[in-house]
Amino acid sequence: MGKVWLVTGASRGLGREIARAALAGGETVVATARSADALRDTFGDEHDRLHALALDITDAEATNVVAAEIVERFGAIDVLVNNAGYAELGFFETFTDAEVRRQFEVNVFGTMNVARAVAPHMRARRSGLIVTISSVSGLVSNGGGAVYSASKFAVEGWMEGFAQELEPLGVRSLLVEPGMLRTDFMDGTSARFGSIDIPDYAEAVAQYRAFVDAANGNQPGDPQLLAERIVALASKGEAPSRLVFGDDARQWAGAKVDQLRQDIHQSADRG
Ligand code: NJP
Repeated sequence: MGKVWLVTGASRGLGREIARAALAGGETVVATARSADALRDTFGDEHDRLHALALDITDAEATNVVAAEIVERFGAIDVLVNNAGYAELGFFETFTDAEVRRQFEVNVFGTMNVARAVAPHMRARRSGLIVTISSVSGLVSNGGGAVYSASKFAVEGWMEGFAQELEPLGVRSLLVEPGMLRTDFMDGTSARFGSIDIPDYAEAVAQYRAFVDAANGNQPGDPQLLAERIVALASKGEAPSRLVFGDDARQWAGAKVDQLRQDIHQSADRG
């Protein structure tokens, strides 16, 4: 039967590729997303190694039910891929409070819901791997990405600490920071934009939206390649705790580290 994987946000994009790669590797996959129809379109009929379940990760109760159902049916969850997420794009002041909260509701609190539902089962067996799809935007922030980055910085801070709490109990963690991947991420079917017009930002916002439109569908990162890397790393006893994926991500993260090092060094002279 292989290992049992739970993948969130598996109807499309990176989650779909991870589910496919795990299935190709002989694993049993529970693929989840908000729409059961979308999962059926993506994976076809269920079979003995594929189980598709509708799950909105912002629904904590539903998340607990899904985790319990998987353990009842398959005996365990060996690998959780906490992947579901989306981006609120645009300049900070163009977002309402509700829009910012929606970003955190999915990317932060939804992701926490899934980990909270699954971790007890992994702890009980002193075994398991939690793969968290963060972002290079969880390490570096730029104008236009402040709200999305805030959510992914939160994921980084939470998971970096939580991983250390789980490690002595036999549960491993892999934080993944991709650069720009060719998925629906920048598409109108996933990405959302701030709804408030502010003349001071109008020109910069228009330029930013033009950048997003041009990048949509032309991102350098191949989600299938990343999915295969993740599945390969998960099968190793000693997977690394971090994977920064893509030349773009490594360049941005490296520049951030250099800048931080310089700031820290110069801070010594500043008191
Ligand atoms: O995006 P997309 P990605 N509850 O839009 C699901 C991160 N990332 O694959 O429910 C449950 O193709 C949605 O399913 P549906 C990114 O932040 C990306 O690129 O049917 N599921 C769909 O399956 C995210 O964490 C890039 O709409 C929910 C999936 O999420 C992860 O990669 C760069 C949901 C999104 O598929 C996957 O995103 C980077 C909910 N409430 C990090 N809301 C990039 N692509 O450039 C959404 O650094 N979904």
